[in-house]
Amino acid sequence: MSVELKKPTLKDFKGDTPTWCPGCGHFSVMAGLQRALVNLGIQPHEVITVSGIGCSSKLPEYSRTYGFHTIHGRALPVAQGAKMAAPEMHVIVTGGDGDGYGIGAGHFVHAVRRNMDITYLVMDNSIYGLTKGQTSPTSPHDFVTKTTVKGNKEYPMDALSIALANGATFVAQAFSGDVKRMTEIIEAAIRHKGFSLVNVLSPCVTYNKVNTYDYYRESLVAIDEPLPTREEAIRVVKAHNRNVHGILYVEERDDFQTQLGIDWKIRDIREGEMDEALIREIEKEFK
Ligand SMILES: Cc1ncc(C[n+]2csc(CCOP(=O)(O)OP(=O)(O)O)c2C)c(N)n1
Ligand code: SF4
Ligand SMILES: [Mg+2]
Repeated sequence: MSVELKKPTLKDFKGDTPTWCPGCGHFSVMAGLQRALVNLGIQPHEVITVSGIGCSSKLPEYSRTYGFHTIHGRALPVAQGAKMAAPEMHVIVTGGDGDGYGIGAGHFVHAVRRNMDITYLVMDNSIYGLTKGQTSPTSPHDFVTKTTVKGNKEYPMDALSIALANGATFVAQAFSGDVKRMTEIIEAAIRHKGFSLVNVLSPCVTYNKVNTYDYYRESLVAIDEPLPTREEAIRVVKAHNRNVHGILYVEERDDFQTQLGIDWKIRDIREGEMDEALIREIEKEFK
């Protein structure tokens, strides 16, 4: 007997009360993610949110889904393991610029080129928020913090171009100050079959007085349609010094698990009749 579930609502996704500072961009990112899930008709029990460590990485606690608040920089490996074990789940990874592009940078590049069907939301505030305001991989040049008292002498990392150059099949940038567009972008990222990166510019109102809501409102250029090639997408990102928002590039390509032939078999078993022979065949793949 199949049970018809009622349509999900925002209330269904409400988790613990956030401890983020009032005005933090991460509130809107979480609201956008939950709205996107509701719009797509996805139920809380069909979602796993996985994070590393940081203010942004607290999102799984504040959303009522399956969740895993892992360790710093290791959200992507855990998320990919979860997706391998439960391919029918929607796996959403949330974390910060420090978590994903600093300590987790190696995992980031490999997750991009592996192209598993997961969505990665990087809540990029160009600072380490949780540890009280140190320079991060996306901090601007000459940015002054307690770790760069004479100004940051490194140049910011371009994660969008790294993803594009390494074969990413969905690359977007959103702004948490434009919730409507951000929600559309997150929805498209979840619908995409393959690894989807959404770098969300999400201001830290407490420790970053440079990359503010006003700064982004004045400097961001809207990209209304995905660009035709990844080379063109990189060119546009560079031309605007990364200050773009929209879906930059999308490519339809078989994801990792489809290539292995794993996910359709497991989905078939869960949705249809149990097939002893098929179960034995799958078991052999894991021996
Ligand atoms: C192995 C390890 N190194 C360092 C830390 C300290 N630490 C915790 S969160 C964090 C950075 C958080 O910055 P980000 O990922 O950008 O998230 P935000 O707080 O800005 O949202 C650091 C350095 C840690 N927890 N574990
Ligand atoms: S310190 Fe910054 S990133 Fe962390 S909750 Fe406060 S405003 Fe948000
Ligand atoms: Mg950060």
